[in-house]
Amino acid sequence: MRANGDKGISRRKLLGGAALAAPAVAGIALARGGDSALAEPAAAGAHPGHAGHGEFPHATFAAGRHVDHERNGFHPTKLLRDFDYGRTSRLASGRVLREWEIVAQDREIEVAPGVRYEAWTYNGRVPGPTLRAREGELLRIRFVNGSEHPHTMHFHGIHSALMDGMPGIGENRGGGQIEPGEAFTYEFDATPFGLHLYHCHVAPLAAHIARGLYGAFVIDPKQGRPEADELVMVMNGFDTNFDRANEVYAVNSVGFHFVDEPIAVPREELVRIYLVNALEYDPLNSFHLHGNFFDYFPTGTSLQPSEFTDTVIQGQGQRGILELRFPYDGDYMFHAHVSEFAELGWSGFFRVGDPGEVSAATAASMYCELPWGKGSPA
Ligand SMILES: [Cu+2]
Repeated sequence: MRANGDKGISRRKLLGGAALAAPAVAGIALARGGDSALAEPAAAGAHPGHAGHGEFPHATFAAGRHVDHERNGFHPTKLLRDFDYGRTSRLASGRVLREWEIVAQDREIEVAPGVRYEAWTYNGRVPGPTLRAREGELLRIRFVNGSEHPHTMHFHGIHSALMDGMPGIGENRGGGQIEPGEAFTYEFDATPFGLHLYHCHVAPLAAHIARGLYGAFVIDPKQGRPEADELVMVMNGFDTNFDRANEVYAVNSVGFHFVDEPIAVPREELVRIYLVNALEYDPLNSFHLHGNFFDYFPTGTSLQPSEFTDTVIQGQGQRGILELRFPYDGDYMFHAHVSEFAELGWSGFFRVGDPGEVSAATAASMYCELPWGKGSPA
């Protein structure tokens, strides 16, 4: 999906080992794929521990090595079902007031085994917390900038200009750009219902977002949605050498995490996925599911699906809700149908089994029979 072919080539060379001096990418090794650029020097002996992956027909990160989630301070699997409802109280009118405190923090995170990235975060995690409210409530978000850089919180939704998190707007009232050490409280109505996002809006915008300052923002309809196993999947990427092209692609920040640790979902029960595209530097991203179809609700703003499909395309900042049931047990792959992204981390599996019993831990036995073993995408 690259407009500039040269950039893509330079990235492949980099991954192939041409620029391994850059410490940020030193942990990546690609196995040999059909693409000759990918096949190029398989790390050229710089990573003896990664040699021998050439027999696998697909690119992957080094097998057997894992990201230190504890050090990251967040776990991609836990982020799936981690909704932050804030704290609520009643206004004199009886209306619900929902409040959060969000702190911007600079933090190094590991986005693939051995690949560290100097992220900027909301509350220490990438993506930031999934803020969840109900249509019609009054929302108040106290934003504290504990980073060394100026930031804001720009929410998608319907609100006044002062609450828009835009540098230059409302500066004389404490809003606009929030400098290090400053704080500001955003306040607006929860409307419209749907799946939205929030992100920093300080220039250079792509850089501030790409560093990790984004999160999902769910506004439930007043009447709610049918009960389901709900998952938040934020598609993102990391430009580890700051050349305005991503080296690692992921869902919830860690490349190939859900290959390593499939998402356990109950057979036949309703699964609802809140899918957000927070990717920078690539104009389009996509989500494709194997062995199944889903109802798609663009932006989640209608209760009627617009499409029954197995693939959706999202531009930057686009998002939508997927609803589906898995009729059969087993492992079902999901990945970007932009194959390049899939091979750079944006791949995973759903593991379907008995409700209440299926878990990623039980499935190794199902999956290790695959010829390439655990840790590689199909
Ligand atoms: Cu920022």
